[in-house]
Amino acid sequence: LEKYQIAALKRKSFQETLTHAAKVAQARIGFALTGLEGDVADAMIYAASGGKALRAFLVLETTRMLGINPVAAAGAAAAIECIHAYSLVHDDLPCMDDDDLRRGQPTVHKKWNEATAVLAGDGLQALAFELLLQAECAPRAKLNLLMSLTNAAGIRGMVGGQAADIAAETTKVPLDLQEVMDLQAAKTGALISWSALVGPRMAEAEREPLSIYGAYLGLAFQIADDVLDATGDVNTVGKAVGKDAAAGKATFVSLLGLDGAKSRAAALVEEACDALSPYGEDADTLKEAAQFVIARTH
Ligand code: GRG
Repeated sequence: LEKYQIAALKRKSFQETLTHAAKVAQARIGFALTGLEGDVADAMIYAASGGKALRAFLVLETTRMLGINPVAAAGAAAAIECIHAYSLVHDDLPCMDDDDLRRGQPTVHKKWNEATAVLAGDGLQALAFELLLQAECAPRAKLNLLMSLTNAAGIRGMVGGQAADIAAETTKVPLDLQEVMDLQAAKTGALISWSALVGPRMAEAEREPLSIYGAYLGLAFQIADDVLDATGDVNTVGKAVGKDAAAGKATFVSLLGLDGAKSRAAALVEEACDALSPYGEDADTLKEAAQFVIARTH
């Protein structure tokens, strides 16, 4: 079966792989929570549904490129979507961003309550590590994946970036471009970079090309998010448009201007795609993903 799965691995279009990634991650999370009842379990499933699954896509595509068994990859794809979903549930809480809508639906604390949202986020974070522990891959590769995920999600990564963001908002000291880049590399970039490195980490292969790709893609993603915040439609973005700018936060748009931000994102995408040259045409789906990140409407 494993041989069949590896032999069957063939490059698909970006949209096909993205849809597949969402289904794979959601199915794996649903399976892990089978038999659990109550608001927190329901809220965990709810929070892990309805996203684009870009991070799961990166896991599935980079593991496909490196010949990893898709069953092992599915565990890692579900794990990163759990961490991402937890971060969004907690970010939406009144003590942080205080948002009523996420993915066009009521946020978890609005649909249930704040205690349920805190616990669902906590539960998703623990579930991520459970799913990764259960993924079938070499013990050394697994330890590496676990250790790097603690770094990407924790105080050296996403949590640190979120803390720096809140501190900047509290002190009202405007950040410069380098500070915003460093903050965003931690806050949103770390999970995106981790996702792009699952392939080489599981295969214990050269990391450099996908490390560069992930870092540039993460930054382009955040710039595109700032552009959407400045120009988007509340119904597609699912949160109040202009909220960051209204809060007086330094964003890529406030620092570079709208056109400057768009051209910086396009340049980063070009560099991200250039870094994939060692993989030749096999990296075309990753290149499509990079174009999508700056062209997306939500
Ligand atoms: C609460 C510890 C903690 C961290 C929160 C990532 C984060 C840190 C907050 C999210 C705030 C935010 C909306 C940032 C913009 C970039 C971002 C992560 C957007 C949402 O990601 P998508 O577009 O979402 O991949 P979907 O819904 O498609 O999964």
